[in-house]
Amino acid sequence: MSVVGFDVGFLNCYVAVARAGGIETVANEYSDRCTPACVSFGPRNRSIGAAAKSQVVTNCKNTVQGFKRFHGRAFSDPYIQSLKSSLVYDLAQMPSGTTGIKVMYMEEEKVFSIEQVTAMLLTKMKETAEHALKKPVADCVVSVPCYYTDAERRSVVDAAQIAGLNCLRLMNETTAVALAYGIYKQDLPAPEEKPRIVVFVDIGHSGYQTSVCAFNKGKLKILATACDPELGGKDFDEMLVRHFCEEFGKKYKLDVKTKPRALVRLYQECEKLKKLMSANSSDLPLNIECFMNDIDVSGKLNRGQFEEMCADVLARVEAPLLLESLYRLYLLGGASRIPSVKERISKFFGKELSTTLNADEAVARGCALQCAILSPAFKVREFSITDAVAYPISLKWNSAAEEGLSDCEVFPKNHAAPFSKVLTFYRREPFSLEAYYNTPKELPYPDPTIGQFVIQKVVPQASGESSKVKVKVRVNIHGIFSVSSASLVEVQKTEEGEEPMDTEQQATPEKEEEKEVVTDQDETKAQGDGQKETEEEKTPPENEEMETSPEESKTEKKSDQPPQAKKPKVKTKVLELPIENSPQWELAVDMLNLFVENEGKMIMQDKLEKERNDAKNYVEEYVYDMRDKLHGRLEKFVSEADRDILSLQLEDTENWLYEDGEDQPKQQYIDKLAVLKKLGQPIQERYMESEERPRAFDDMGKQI
Ligand code: ATP
Ligand code: K
Ligand code: MG
Repeated sequence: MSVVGFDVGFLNCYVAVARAGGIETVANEYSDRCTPACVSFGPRNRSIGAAAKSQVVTNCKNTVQGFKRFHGRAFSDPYIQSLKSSLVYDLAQMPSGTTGIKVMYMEEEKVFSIEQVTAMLLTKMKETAEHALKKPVADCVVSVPCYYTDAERRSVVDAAQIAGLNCLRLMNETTAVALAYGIYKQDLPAPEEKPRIVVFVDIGHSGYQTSVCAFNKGKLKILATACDPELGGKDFDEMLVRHFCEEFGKKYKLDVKTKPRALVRLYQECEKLKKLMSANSSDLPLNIECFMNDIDVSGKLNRGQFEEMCADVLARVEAPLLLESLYRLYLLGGASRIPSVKERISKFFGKELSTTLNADEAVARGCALQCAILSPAFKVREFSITDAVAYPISLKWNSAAEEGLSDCEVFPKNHAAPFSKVLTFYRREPFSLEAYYNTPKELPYPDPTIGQFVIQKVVPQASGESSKVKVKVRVNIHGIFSVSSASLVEVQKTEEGEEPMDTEQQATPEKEEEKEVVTDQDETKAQGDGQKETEEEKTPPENEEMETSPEESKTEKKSDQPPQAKKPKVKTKVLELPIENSPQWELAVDMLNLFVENEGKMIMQDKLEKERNDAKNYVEEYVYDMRDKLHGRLEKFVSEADRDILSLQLEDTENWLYEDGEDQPKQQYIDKLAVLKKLGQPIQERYMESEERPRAFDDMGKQI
């Protein structure tokens, strides 16, 4: 069982693992703990992470970055449409209507869904974890911004599955940080004391999230979150790019936007300049050689000018902050290093910034900690995590009495999660519920639909009256809404053969759909995933006639046996009902399976290509190595004639490598190497023998 946490950033990704020594952020094959969120497609393979980033300029049309914001979005989403013009790679519509990415791969035009692209990135991160742990990785926890909606979350869960990962939890980024902060704190207030309030503010490359967290010994609770999903480091880069495009347009008569490669380079240089300006307030240069049309460009800028041109962006920094009297304030995410961003936040709270957390790695570490908590194979201090619902969730349905639509807010904003609630309806036939976000303005996209849920196989009671249907809705451990179960309470004939009587029904003759509200917070049910999930039953005030007590409904839920009804002569039986779930933008199962299969094929293709390249490199290395040695330490061990033969072979091979041998199947290189070694090996053996001989004498000498 693996214990791994993945921070999938818009720009920067981190992998943390749990080992005997504790939680550790691990480095990739370039000895870097940060892996760029970048995938590059080539004629023979994919490159992912740092290898892909190095192709951003050379293979710009087929190198994909900044894809985190495509999850769970329709291709027709105005936001996606508006992005199209600023991207150097192409987007396309998936058959389901979601967003895909169009690239040349294996010399063919291909469209990959966003889930596939994120899966590719996760494949790379999985390999990094496997390399560190020296065993296969499956179980993991993956981070998402706390402002992600249902559709975005489901899309990431699918991506993890495509990468062969078993995502135990999608964890909100700031919640992961809160866990990384809280779990080691020895001095948290006791459970009954006033909690310690800590605010975490994360400004990354794409988004901005704030979360207020209450800590007590052994637990954390997110009290509130506030976000601007559209504010991050990229907006500052954008301002700089705009500035220099204008300047170079005037100064050099260059239209940068017409040349993707130049634009990509300008973005890179502007990001560097932005970072330099955080540490330096004097004039700083920006130089790019051979920028466009063989022209070298240069410009300069200082922090004051930068702040001036970013005034509109900076003005948005205060909005997502939540006024709280707090104990500590932590800033996370790279863009929080911009001095004026820091100042504004610190001033807002009237609080110095705390810096004890590793701002870049805390998300991944928190995810790994959560994974360790969920893993039965790992012993971790008990720590309970209660997250908060980011957007209020409502249900609407057609009223049974044909009074039109009814609706009800089931999870208000900042409601605790994970959480289940039971709603009661009186129906004669199957019915459908639509879940939606009821504050569309707060949403990152235009359609507030979460999904449709049809409660099937609902039948009237034997008496012809409506049946009582209990529907359990939940926000699960990933922060995803679902209708998790439904059951029908069947009233059966009594032993005496009397018709059953149900006062509840008589009191409320099928006119209303009822939601039971009775807090029974003590019913804390351990879920299969090891997390505690609170359940709550709802009864709206309009249904005061209902006699159902929370205790009774609990019995009904838990038992397959007919529970004791209130009237001794009536028996009830609970039947589970099937539910047809159609969450918005759900990836169809057959598509998901196809993507899993294709990811496997692409991994194999990358592996084969790597082996082929390695085989080629071995030939090349051998050629250079032998050529040196033939005139060096091997010289005494080869006849002149043999040396000439081998030298000629080496030279031929070198030429071949640059011509016909440039691009051959792996076996060709293996064969070539074998031919060379057949000539070279005897020489090397003679050399080795002569090296061993004096030593053998030495050893003997010592023995005597
Ligand atoms: P997100 O959280 O939006 O998914 P991310 O996690 O990939 O994105 P981070 O790694 O937190 O983002 O931050 C990257 C951003 O921070 C980039 O815009 C980068 O230019 C910026 N950044 C990093 N260091 C500095 C610095 N010293 N000064 C200014 N900006 C910086
Ligand atoms: K990150
Ligand atoms: Mg981040």
